[in-house]
Amino acid sequence: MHFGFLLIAFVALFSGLSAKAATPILPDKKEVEARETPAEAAARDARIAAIRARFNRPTDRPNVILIVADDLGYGDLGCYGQQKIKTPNIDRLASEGIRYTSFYAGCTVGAPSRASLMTGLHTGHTGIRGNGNGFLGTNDLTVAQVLKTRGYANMAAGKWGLGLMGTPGIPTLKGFDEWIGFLDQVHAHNYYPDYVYRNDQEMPIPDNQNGRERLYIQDYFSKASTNFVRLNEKHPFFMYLAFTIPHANSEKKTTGMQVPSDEPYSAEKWPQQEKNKAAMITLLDHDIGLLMDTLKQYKLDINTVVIFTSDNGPHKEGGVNPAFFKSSGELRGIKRDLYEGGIRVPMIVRWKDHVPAGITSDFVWAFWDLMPTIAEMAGTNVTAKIDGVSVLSSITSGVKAGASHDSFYWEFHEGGSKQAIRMGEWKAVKLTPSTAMELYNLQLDPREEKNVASANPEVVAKIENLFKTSRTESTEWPLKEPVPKGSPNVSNTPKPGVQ
Ligand SMILES: [Ca+2]
Repeated sequence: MHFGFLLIAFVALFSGLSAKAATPILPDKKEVEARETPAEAAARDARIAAIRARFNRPTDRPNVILIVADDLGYGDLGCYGQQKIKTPNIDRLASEGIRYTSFYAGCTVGAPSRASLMTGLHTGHTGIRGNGNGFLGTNDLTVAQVLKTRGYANMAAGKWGLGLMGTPGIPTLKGFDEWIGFLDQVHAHNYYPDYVYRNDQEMPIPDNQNGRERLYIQDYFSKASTNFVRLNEKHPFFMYLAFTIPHANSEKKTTGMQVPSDEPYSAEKWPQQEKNKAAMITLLDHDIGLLMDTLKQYKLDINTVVIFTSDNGPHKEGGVNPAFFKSSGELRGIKRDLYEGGIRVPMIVRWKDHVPAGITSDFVWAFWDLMPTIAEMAGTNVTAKIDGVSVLSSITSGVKAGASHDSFYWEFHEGGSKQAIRMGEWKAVKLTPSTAMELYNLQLDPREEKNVASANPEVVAKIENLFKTSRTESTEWPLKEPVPKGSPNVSNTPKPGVQ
């Protein structure tokens, strides 16, 4: 029997079991089987069959690595104009692939944005339209589940945010064979957690018990990513790296930008939290460099698509000011805004010998297009009704203009509801359901400074109609007017700073 198979089967079987009990001696295999329920035994058999199948599979399908930074702004990377924060590895990804300048996240905060990413729906149709305790339902199809039909080995690491234990929305029920990280978005604020989830079990982290801060969790996620490449050298894989940096530890208020070292910025005369933020972004970059080195080491860098993006615009939490590094670039707004700075994010696609290198494209597309695009990369399509479309041919041919849709829709619920639409060069924002829309021409006014609604009544009428038709009603996420300050009955309003 193949040694690699034995190794993986061993890890798959025993890592979760040993994690919780932290027993020094691994249980005997027969002993494990004797105390399994039929459901657990069936799950184990399925797991082993899946691992075994990997060794019989041809490598004709590309691996796909989807890296999603948390709260990284449009202007935080060197290749997007950042002057102070060093990101050489991500800049290299851009020079070896396509860099998109009009790519949009699913929403302006994490959970709805990630729901859009996973399910190919925009926030007019997703079940999760705001932060909170929402979860993916049994019928919500994810990109990982689609790739399972093509025999992919799927792994996710980092922040999930789409379902807690006990819900049908956890990663292992949504197509991921391997999962390590935070289910809960608030848990994910902690960079030195005393446990994370490893598949369906809590995995204690001894180095961080009793308030110790020895294992920076990003280092762990980074190690998991390179390990997964090594273990899946011989078969197609999908890796969703939902890294949690450079999000703030929001509970720590003004000292929330936690990082093991502020190198290489220690000597800069910047506020400490800005140094830490820069160091977090450079650490993210460093880890992507390690991942790319690993791909090259295993000769997988040609047959692996690497996609890099962020879940929403830059935050103003943890003691940082997003204006300090111009984290939104020249755009207006930050996280929690539906102006461009809240939702327009970096997007780089590198697929050596398959997509043209060094191209900058203004083609407009969005998170909900990723699911069908990745499905097509894997040689399949999504039969479920979704909002996204595959843009693979636009990527591989290096298209520099146009858009994947006639219009793009966002809604966001926190202390009231906001909506936005992009239609061609037009961008409309409604700050409350009852206020008149603001209308901007992004071609002439990329900073959204001059509201031209009154001069363009036909455009306003068309977009007003789109605001109504782009969404289905949601009992959980109805359009709401802002809640007056001091009101005791506040719903759909997570604590400021959550996610
Ligand atoms: Ca986020």
